[in-house]
Amino acid sequence: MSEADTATYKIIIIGDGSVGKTSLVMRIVDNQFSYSMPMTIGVDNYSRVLQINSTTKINLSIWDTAGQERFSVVAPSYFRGSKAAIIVYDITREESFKKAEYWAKQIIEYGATDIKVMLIGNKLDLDDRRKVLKKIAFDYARCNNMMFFETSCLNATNVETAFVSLAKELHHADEKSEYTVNCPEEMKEKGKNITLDHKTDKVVKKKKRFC
Ligand SMILES: Nc1nc2c(ncn2[C@@H]2O[C@H](COP(=O)(O)OP(=O)(O)OP(=O)(O)O)[C@@H](O)[C@H]2O)c(=O)[nH]1
Ligand SMILES: [Mg+2]
Repeated sequence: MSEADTATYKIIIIGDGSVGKTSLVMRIVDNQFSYSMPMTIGVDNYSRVLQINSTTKINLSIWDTAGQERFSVVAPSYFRGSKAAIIVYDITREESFKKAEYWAKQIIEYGATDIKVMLIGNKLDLDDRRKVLKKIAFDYARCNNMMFFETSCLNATNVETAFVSLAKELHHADEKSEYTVNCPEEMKEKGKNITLDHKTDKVVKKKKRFC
């Protein structure tokens, strides 16, 4: 396959400030990590070609956005043409996970109807300081039809796996294959009524019949 045949997909990376969005991009694009990453202002664009199987390469055009609230007013325009969105939170900061709901609403409002969404809990190397339970995040992602990974940019855990999985998902969607995110129908039904309890960090069902 020639370079000209390589499909390009735009993906947008969103999430609270300092969760590690730029670090994820640095790891996947340059295989580097820095403790002193400058804060993103506005948006930066990168790309990485990934080999997803023996015959297929995918070019990801990765848009790394600023997490600081003062930049969020311009963010909606970045969704234009995005085939996927990655919502990042920091597993040691509960607030950053609660903000995932805000970002999910942004995707619904500004993203395409068929946009793929991945939730990433970053800084897995700081597991001893964990504040967000993996199961809570996993259930939230599954019930909202999001792919889910926990990563560490520091030691590179799961970063390549997450991006390759997303690239495969985009490729399969393009091919109109049967491949879907594995979410049982009854969980999808519950997902419509699920929210994050911002006080207890527990999954709360709004309607009792789903408890
Ligand atoms: N221990 C640890 N630190 C990380 C990890 N990922 C990022 N960091 C650190 O977290 C800080 C913020 O990382 P950034 O990548 O700049 O975060 P960001 O989400 O891009 O932040 P904004 O651009 O302000 O929205 C930096 O000091 C990084 O070195 C990780 O996996 N483990
Ligand atoms: Mg950044």
